[in-house]
Amino acid sequence: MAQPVIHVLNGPNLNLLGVREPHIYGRETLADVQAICERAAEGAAVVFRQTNHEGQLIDWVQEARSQADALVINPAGYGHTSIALLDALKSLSIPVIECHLSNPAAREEFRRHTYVSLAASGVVSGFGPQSYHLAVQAALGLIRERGDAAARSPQT
Ligand code: CA2
Repeated sequence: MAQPVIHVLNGPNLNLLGVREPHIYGRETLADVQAICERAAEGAAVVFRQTNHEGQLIDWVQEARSQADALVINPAGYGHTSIALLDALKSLSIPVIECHLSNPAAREEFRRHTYVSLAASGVVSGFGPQSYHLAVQAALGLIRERGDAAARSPQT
């Protein structure tokens, strides 16, 4: 199999990581998180992006349809609110891993539901920046499983 490509998308306010609210989100910056993803990818290509804009996030999800083998997404606040983001994610046929720094299930009531989970193969949350390490490793595992399955039953 050619080197896999993993897209890692980050939603609103995650550009403030390491700058504000370190008691909740830690001291690592988004650049540190990117480095964690690149190390976790074991040589797979990582496309790492952040935006504060819902439409941009949706455009990037749509781009992943043809450009990525798996998608890791921390939708941040949009996970709790955006049906449009869910609709975009549902159009993907690649594995989607939802990722959170904190554990939203242990926080305010309004964080306990995310629309994104409805389209995700799995969710990693609560491990700080290590959530991204685990999410990228899960993405690699799912890509490999699919590759193995395709090799067992090749299309003619
Ligand atoms: O725990 C996560 O990763 C979240 O996705 C972070 C979102 C929050 O709305 C989700 O419920 C859980 C918030 C991202 C805001 O990031 C900041 C980072 C530093 C300072 C301020 C905000």
